[in-house]
Amino acid sequence: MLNVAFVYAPIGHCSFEENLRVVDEDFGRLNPLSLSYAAAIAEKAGHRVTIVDANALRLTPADTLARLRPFRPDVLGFSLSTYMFHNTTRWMKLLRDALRVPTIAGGVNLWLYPRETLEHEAVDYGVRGFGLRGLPALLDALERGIDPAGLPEVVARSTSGEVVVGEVDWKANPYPELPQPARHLLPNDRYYSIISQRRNFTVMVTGTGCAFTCRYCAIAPLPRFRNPLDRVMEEITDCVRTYDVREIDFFDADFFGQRKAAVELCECLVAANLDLEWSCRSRIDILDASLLELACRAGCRRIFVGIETPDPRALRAMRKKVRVSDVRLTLETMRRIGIRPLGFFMIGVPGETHRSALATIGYAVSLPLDYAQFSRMIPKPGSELHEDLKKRTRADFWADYVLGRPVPARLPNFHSRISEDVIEAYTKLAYLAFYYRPNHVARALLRMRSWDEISRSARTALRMLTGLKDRDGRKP
Ligand code: B12
Repeated sequence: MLNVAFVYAPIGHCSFEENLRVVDEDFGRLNPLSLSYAAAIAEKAGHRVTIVDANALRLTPADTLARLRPFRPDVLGFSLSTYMFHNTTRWMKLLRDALRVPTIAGGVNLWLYPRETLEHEAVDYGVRGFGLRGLPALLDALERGIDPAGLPEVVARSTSGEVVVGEVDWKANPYPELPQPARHLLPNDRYYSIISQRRNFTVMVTGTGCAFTCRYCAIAPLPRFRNPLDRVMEEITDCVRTYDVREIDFFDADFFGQRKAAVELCECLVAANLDLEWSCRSRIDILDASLLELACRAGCRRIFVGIETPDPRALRAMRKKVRVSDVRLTLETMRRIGIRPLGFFMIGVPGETHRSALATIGYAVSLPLDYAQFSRMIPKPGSELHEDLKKRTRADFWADYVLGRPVPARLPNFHSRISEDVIEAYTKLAYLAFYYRPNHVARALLRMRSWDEISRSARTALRMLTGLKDRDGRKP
């Protein structure tokens, strides 16, 4: 048995990301779901496991070390996203050097860039895919002093120093074997999101991947599986009864995408009559009054929908199959039923001009939305847009980023007709126009339920209004 410590290093803002710095930084403190799945796999394999959520507990590396030392870890585990690669590997290096134990990295960045990740001095081993076979096999090999290079799902350096990437069966559905995420190892009372209203709050998923193939999306290429209904209900009731969870944010890319399964889940939630409210993300074109009424009875209070732009040509170019004509009516129906809509919008879409960017802002402000999130459209790692960029530039921006090579200050943008600086300025303008119009402020204040929520919003408002400096220190 090994002592395995998983560390969730603080997440912040990466300058190439789609969101503004203030949005990323004030987004909330959310539970490390991927890491708690990995922790559960290690526990199921018979190891002694802990998670230190340095992000939620606002720990420094020294505080984290103080918590790790009494546990006497034999190995440290971290989840790596591409954007947070350098933030997380900085922590990996500090902790590994202090504790002198090997590190294991997992998460989506390992799926995309296994070799590049292993080039980093702080990463000793990687686990690719869902890790159901890889993590137990790697821990077993470490315990027994066997060379793990070549094991399925394991990424390791061979004795000659070359990186060996283990086979992954991307078609294998992980859910029958995947244990419930290890929430018993998390500080569940610490979590909240910028718009959550109740505590305890948690993030959950009922499946992975998405049925659609929007060209800008990084989730579309990921394998698509759904957790069976009884397992999802078990996780939800466990959250409510064991961890006092009163609000869940389902992070599935398209919660209602498999309508039958989503309807069954809502029916089970109605029958279970739990003291629980939830939110989710969904395509707007599949939402109708009967589905929304059922969801509302089941506790759904907010749905986040991708509207992106009112420009049908740009929507077609992005393969976002949404009809602009349906949007307003669906949002009105949502509100009438008692579900607050959040719209996602993008600035810098294909063919974007000054005029169309302003039209997107005007459109967002005109819609019956309670919240809106505006992002810059960027070629995300793994997305089709990034594949296009690779062909055009004959370079892999994200691979270079992971490798720590010099990369341009901005991701190259071939799709829109305005510069990245201008796109960023419009993104900021969009937030100001949406959130600081008098009737929105009045409605938002009336809606707030706790001092916690009011102070969070006021802080973000202040940062938004005073922090107009560009993320790189330049004025837009
Ligand atoms: C829930 C979620 C979150 C949660 C929890 C994050 C966490 N690290 O635990 C929150 C909201 C906090 C979050 C934050 C962020 N997220 Co997120 N998130 C997701 C989401 C929707 C689901 C993840 C999930 O639980 N899936 C289900 C489980 C079963 O699969 P899994 O996550 O892949 O985990 C399995 C394996 O990967 C592996 N594994 C994972 N970690 C580890 C670690 C070790 C040591 C081992 C051995 C194995 C292992 O084992 C797990 C069990 O099988 C995914 C999209 C998706 N559908 O995958 C995006 C996604 C992973 N997130 C993404 C991003 C960008 C972010 C943020 C950078 C956003 C931000 N600006 O803050 C941060 C970064 C977090 C970090 N530490 O790096 C991107 C990553 C893209 C990329 N290439 O980097 C994704 C793909 C979504 C997207 N927009 O494209 N996220």
